[in-house]
Amino acid sequence: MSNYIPSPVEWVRNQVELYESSGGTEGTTLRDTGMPVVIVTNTGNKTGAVRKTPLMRVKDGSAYVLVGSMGGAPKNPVWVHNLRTNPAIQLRDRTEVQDMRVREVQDEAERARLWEIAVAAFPPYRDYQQRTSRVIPLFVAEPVGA
Ligand code: F42
Repeated sequence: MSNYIPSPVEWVRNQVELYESSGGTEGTTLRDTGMPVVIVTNTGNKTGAVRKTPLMRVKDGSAYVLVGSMGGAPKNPVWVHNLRTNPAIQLRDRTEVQDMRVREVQDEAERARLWEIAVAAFPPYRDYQQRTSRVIPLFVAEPVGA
């Protein structure tokens, strides 16, 4: 079993703590926006440690879309590298926890469709993409065995 290493970012770490300690009944939105957040448990690609990453909840049927926006920062967030190396994750959506497998979206048409779903769920993603020259990575997370 690997150790859990909390995020070095205080507000992110606090959100994970509240979300998980409440069993998914508190701390489930982005600050006071009311916009829903999920918690992705992933494995560090160098440390092998357990990492927990809150992301906006973007749903496509039973799948979730994970958006590597990081506020339009110039570089991809580290969890993107973790998912590329270790695609097995756990996803918590409020009280529901599922084992899932992720794949990075490569196909242009699929990307265009999922990007619209992501922006509809969380409109600031559009501004984040305009702010950076990198193409914001998208992953699809699907229930294991589905
Ligand atoms: N970030 C998004 O990109 N998209 C979202 O939709 C989003 C929503 C969101 C909602 C609520 C909330 O609280 C946070 C939200 N965030 C969102 C922020 C998100 O949770 C992450 O904090 C952010 O994307 C940055 O991810 P990161 O993986 O780059 O985190 C950094 C700060 C971090 O944890 N760095 C660690 C460190 O110690 O510096 C490294 C963690 C790590 O995974 N290390 C790897 C390992 O092996 O353990 C190796 C590192 C390497 O070099 O590869």
